[in-house]
Amino acid sequence: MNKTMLASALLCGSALAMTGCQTVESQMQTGNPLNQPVLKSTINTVTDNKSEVGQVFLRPVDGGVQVYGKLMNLQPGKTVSLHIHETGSCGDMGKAAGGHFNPDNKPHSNPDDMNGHAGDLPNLTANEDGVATINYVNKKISVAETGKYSVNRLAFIVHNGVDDYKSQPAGNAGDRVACGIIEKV
Ligand SMILES: [Cu+2]
Repeated sequence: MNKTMLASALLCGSALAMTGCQTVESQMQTGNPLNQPVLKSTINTVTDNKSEVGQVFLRPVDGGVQVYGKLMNLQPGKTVSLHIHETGSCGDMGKAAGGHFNPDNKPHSNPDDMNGHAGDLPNLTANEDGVATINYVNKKISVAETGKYSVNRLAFIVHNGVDDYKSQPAGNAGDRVACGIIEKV
């Protein structure tokens, strides 16, 4: 077994339960496959029953942080939005997570705009099985334990609607439906 396969196998072992080996293995092909995820988040609905909807991993790659994983139990074909919010709390139906992570005080924009929020991420569309995958390199965040751009102990928020990448301050993305604290793996 070469080193690349070993790295994938190790990740599969730890992440198999919720993300599925196949998806994670192909997502690991972005950037250096030997870099393991440093941070992860288990995303739960914000309602009282807090049911799990998916897991998202973060690992360093050339020029940024790869954000990858999947959300499940969505309505097939539905597009939702995902952001990193500034406070690591999912209380009060997700409102406790505060606004978008925005360490440089920029306007909200599309995630590829270096002049936008660090916490901006692409919209996700569910497939026919209600599964939406994300595999995106964010160039404005860090997986370091602390620091201005670190997302350790911040929160992912899933919104019920599409982010228009334009409206301020959060893309008119709709209600907060799911939330996950970002934590060390
Ligand atoms: Cu948001």
